[in-house]
Order: sequence, then structure tokens, then C-alpha cells
Amino acid sequence: MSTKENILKKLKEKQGEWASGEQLSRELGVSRAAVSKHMGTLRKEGYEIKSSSGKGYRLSCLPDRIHPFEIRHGLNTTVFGQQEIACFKQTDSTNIRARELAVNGAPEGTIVIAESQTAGRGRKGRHWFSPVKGGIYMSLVLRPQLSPADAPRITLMTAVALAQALIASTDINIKIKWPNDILTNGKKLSGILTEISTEMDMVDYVIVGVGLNVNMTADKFKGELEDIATSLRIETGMEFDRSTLVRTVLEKFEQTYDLFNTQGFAPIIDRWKTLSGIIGKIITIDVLGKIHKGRVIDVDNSGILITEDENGKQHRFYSGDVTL
Ligand code: BT5
Repeated sequence: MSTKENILKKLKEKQGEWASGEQLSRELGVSRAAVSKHMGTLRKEGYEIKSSSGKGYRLSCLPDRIHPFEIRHGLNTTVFGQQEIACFKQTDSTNIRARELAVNGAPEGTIVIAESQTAGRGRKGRHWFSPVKGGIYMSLVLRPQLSPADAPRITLMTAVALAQALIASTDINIKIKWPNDILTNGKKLSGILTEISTEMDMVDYVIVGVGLNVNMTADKFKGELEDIATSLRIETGMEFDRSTLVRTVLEKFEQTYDLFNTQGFAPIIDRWKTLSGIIGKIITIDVLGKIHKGRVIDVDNSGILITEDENGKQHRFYSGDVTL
């Protein structure tokens, strides 16, 4: 832990009470001037720290931004979030940043997070609305032992992890929509964008991008997203601490990924089916503008959606946009 992080830890342990500058400098083995400099840096990062010449320093408010220290504090993982957590105030797309890190050898578990994105991406070049302070825009670097054909499993696995994190954090009804949406009350709360890089016949790295609407109010979605998007705040009337949510998502992700690596895809797809409730439903699926209608009979072990049309003929879909 750096001196700055140690100072923060000590301030937090005081739970809003004063910590004397002299004591901090003695306990951490640094000068009073160094303590004061680190307080300045923490303030710039959004921590509200009061100072008084007689009493020292007091942490009065945590930053309303996602901060690596806040994520790591109490994080119960061994890989995800334990490597670099690169935090941007603004970037084009966290998937692009994560890809750059992966190309340069970043290990599995590396995380990129942004407060806002100027070119947040969905599938097929679509846009992901990523306003400041409202959401979580996060990308994870994975290096799974996987053949490229099995890569769609990662999206379904992430959806299971994300759904479980939301179920653990809220009491709203959470549903997975094939292949990459998390819905509540029929509206989109979260989307997943999985991008892979292959080398020979194996996956080299996978970037899993997660966009989650957290504290946006309804007016933020005016326009084309009005009828299709929602946030945790809209659904619950409550504001959420985004660093805590990120921690829960990383913990559920690691548990699900470990299950996937040790027991294969079968337990994941079973959970996915329970959380999606899509089997047996009549759906329409739009594949590059071509519309199919049918009853879902299964999602197979590669994440492929299988439907049966009114003539009893089966169809297999690798991707597409589903409407129930
Ligand atoms: C997705 O694509 O749902 C994947 C979204 C992944 C976004 C994350 S954010 C972090 C990481 N960095 C990135 O650049 N991307 C990832 P798709 O299924 O194609 O859905 C896109 C569609 O969702 C859009 O065409 C809109 O209709 C809708 N949409 C856009 N922004 C939204 C939002 N904030 N909330 C709900 N729906 C949205």
C-alpha cells in the first residue's frame, strides 16, 4: 500500500473523528509536509478532508466517483481487481483502453473503469450512452484457455455473474435477455460487450465490457432510450455507491469464472436458463434486419439460441436482437 493509501486507511479507521498530523507522520514514518501533500492529492481525487491547526485531519465525505482504493477495500477476490485498476475521468471506450493494456501483456484480472465514455460501444458498432456520474463503464481483461468457437460462453457467463451481483445488491426483479442484456421490468439496465483476440487456434485474450446504469435519473434517458433503458435509481428510488457495486460485480464474476474453469459450462448454462426464463417463450429475433419468429426450445452449450418455427423447423442463432 502506498503512503497515500495508508493515510486514507488511517482516516477511515477514525470514522469521521480527527487524526493528528503529527501522529500520522510518526506512524507512517514520513514528514508532516509529506502528510499535508498527500491530503492535497486526496482532496483532488474527490475526498473531502477537513483540516484544523489544533486537531489535524478529518475525512468528512468519500468521493462520488469510482476509486481503485474504494474498490479494493474489502474486495474478496484473488485475481479480478487485484491487478491494475486503471481509472479514467473520461475516455473514448474502456474496451479500447483494456485492449491496449492486453496487447502490451496486461495479466488476467486487469480492470479499466471510466466515469464517462465519449465513444462507448455496443455490438455491431452501436453506441452505448455513458454519461458522467450515472453509471459503471468497466472492462475486464481475461486470458482463458478457450477455443474461439467457445468464446460466446464468456458473454453468457458474464450475464450470470452480473445478474447475481444485482440480485445480491437490490431487491428488483432481474432477468437476462439473450445474449447480452440485463433487464428489469422489460427495460435495459445493463449490456455486455465481449471482444476477443485469437492466436493460432486459441483465444489470446478476451475483453469483457460491462455498462451498468446506476444513478441516472429518468430525464437522462429522454429521447430514443426513454422506453428501453432504466437505471437502478429509477427502479429503486435509491442512489448506489458505485465502488461497492463494482466490488460485488468483481466478486460474483470471479466466482462464476472459477466455476466455469473448474466445472465447465454446464453449471453456468443451467443458471443462465433459470435467470433468463426464455425457454419456451415465443420470440422474434432480428438478425441483420431479417426477422424470424419462433418458440425458444434451448440455448445450447455454445450459447447458441435454438428456436422452432410454426412449421416445426429448427433454427440456430449465434447473435441477434431478441424481442419477447
Ligand atoms: C450492448 O450492446 O448492450 C453492450 C454494451 C456494452 C457497454 C460497455 S460500457 C464499458 C465497455 N466499453 C464500451 O465501449 N462498451 C462496453 P447492444 O446489445 O448492441 O446494445 C446497444 C443498444 O442499447 C443501443 O443501440 C441502444 O438502443 C441501447 N443503449 C445504449 N446505451 C444504453 C444505456 N446506457 N442503457 C440502456 N440501453 C442503452
